[in-house]
Amino acid sequence: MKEFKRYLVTAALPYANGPVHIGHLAGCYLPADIYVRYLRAKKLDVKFVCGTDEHGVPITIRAMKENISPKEVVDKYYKIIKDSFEEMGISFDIFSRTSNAIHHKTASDFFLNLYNKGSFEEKETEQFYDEEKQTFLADRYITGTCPVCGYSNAYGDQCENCGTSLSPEQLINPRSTLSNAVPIKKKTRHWYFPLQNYETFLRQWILEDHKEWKNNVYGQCKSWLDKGLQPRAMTRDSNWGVKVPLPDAEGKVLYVWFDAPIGYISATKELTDDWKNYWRKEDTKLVHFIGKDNIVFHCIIFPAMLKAHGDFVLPDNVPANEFLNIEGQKVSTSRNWAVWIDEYLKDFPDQQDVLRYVLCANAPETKDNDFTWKDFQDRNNSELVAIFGNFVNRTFVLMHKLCNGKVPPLHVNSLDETDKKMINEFAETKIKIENLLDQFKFRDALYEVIDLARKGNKYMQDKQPWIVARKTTDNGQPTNEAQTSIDNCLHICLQLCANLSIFINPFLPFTAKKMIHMMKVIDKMLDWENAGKPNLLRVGYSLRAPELLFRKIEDAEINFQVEKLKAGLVASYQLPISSNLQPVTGNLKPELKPTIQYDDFAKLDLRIGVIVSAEKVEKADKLLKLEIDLGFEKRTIVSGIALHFKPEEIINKQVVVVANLAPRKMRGIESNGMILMAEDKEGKLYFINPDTIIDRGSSVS
Ligand code: B3M
Ligand code: ZN
Repeated sequence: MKEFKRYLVTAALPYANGPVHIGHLAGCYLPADIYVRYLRAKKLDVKFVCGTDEHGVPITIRAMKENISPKEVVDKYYKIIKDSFEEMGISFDIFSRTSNAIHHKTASDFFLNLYNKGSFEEKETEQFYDEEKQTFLADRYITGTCPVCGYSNAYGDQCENCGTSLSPEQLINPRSTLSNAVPIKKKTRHWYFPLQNYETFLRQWILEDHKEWKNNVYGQCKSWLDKGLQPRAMTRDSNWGVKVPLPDAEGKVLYVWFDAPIGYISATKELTDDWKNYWRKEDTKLVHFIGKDNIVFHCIIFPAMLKAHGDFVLPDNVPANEFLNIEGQKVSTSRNWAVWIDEYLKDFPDQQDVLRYVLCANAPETKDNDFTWKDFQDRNNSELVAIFGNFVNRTFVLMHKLCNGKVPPLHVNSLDETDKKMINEFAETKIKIENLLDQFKFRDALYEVIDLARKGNKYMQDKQPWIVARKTTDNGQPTNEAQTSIDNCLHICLQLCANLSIFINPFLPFTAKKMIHMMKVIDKMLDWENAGKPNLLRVGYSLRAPELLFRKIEDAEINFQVEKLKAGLVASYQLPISSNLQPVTGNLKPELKPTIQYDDFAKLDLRIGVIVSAEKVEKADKLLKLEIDLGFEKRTIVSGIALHFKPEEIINKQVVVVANLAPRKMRGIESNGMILMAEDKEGKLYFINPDTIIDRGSSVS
């Protein structure tokens, strides 16, 4: 194993276009923070840098939506994001921003360095242009119908409905989001970075030299490399960003993914005059914490840029996490399906560690995972409160009751096997946790900490000092033998508490602080070198009264959060009050069907159901076989929506079902009912939903 002298840890620079949510935290900021706190506890030389990514289309789009300038957008969200991280205890050494002058200079110099080496290819291509607004259009600014699923609001780079990556050329009926004009093609010049020239280097460096990278990261890199790399434009036509530092490049800025990773370098520069040591010396371990959607940029493009430049170290590891879903659905900021950190902090003041705990215990380290409020409550109540908190609290209460509030002596000659085994666990746990943290397995490491507390509870239950204390002499004091057993038990439990505070510190720093206070010791006790030691608290030392480390979370709090989440979703379905409904253009009044009487309508029995499974029907392109749960029964319904939705996308959707439609055989499958859908003039289908989640089987009339 390579020996490193210093560590430089980065966490992805969040776009300053919105607040951060728990998906962000679980994806990279929390694991990065745990890792850094662990390294700091080991007294290693480490710098932890981050900041906001303030350029690129995400910012300009947000500016357009909020009707403010890009500068106002980034100023607003920089503050919100920074505060959220701070309050959650994410302990960056610096939280910078890519709009800082030092970054513009660093990114621009980096570009020039590559330019002067001849690393770019200048190319003229045709790009989409909005003639009305006189501006080139980034892919995100073009919308149209998705050629894959027919969704009418797909972006030029991706369809958010079916997830397909697109290029604007593929969109049917493309339109500019700035003016609704049909974009035209216009010539423009850009500087391309020939990634394909770095393929041999990347293959060796990743696929051969970094086999230890996480499977999800290694696998994604391999698949990119196997697909073959293409030149990538590193400049864009825009007024917002780092200006291209060349004469004759008016209206051109660096591509946001060119400048953003350089932000790590700029932030380090801003942090310390010593920055060169961290970026230029081979014995620096550079670790990038990111989410999985950033893998290609951090493992392929940025390393190729660094390689081309030549003066910088390459990342030693890029431990990317997968995504965290919420209550079974993908986080969607546009649909407001998210748990925002700033709101969590308002609703659960002083409960940072609970969220840190749940997000780490359930981290999407190897696959996408699900956050549910119920699980949040369960983990708090049955793990933090009932195991960890309970052990520490019992230890302190009994020590005050049976040992005068002082650390009792250890009677070495009277230790039995159970005592010795418990003491040995300290050092064994330390080794286990170290191994796991060194491999970025934070979830498993945290499990070991809780497991140690669990063992503490079991040990105390075996020893029962409160029962032993009843063996008294005539004067009412415990017998010598009894006191020896009590002393040993509580001495060991207290030393275990001290160890627990060291182990829990990287994960739950607020809790570790409270424990330090209760034990009346200085912060230095939390140094990792103390972990595993059985004699951290001095015999005879008097300790404070216990304070509760965690509190129970009630059903009402959880119900409130679930309701809030759903309400946010509903709000996102509604048009803002202020929006004027313009007549739909090109829509003549349709020919309505002949009038019916109420009785005709009343014959229909419409019910709310939930799609619980969906699969394609063999040899029928248009059909999906759905299983719909109506609450009182499950139905098989064959529906002609297969060209519009992928089976896996519609699971758990609420639908309106015609529940009394006569059964009908389709492709040999008996269909028992029908689901209602809306269809727009382009033929795109939409679900008809109640505006919140309601009981299955509810009637519609
Ligand atoms: N801002 C993307 C994101 O938030 C981007 C990360 C930049 S890291 C250099 O997903
Ligand atoms: Zn699509």
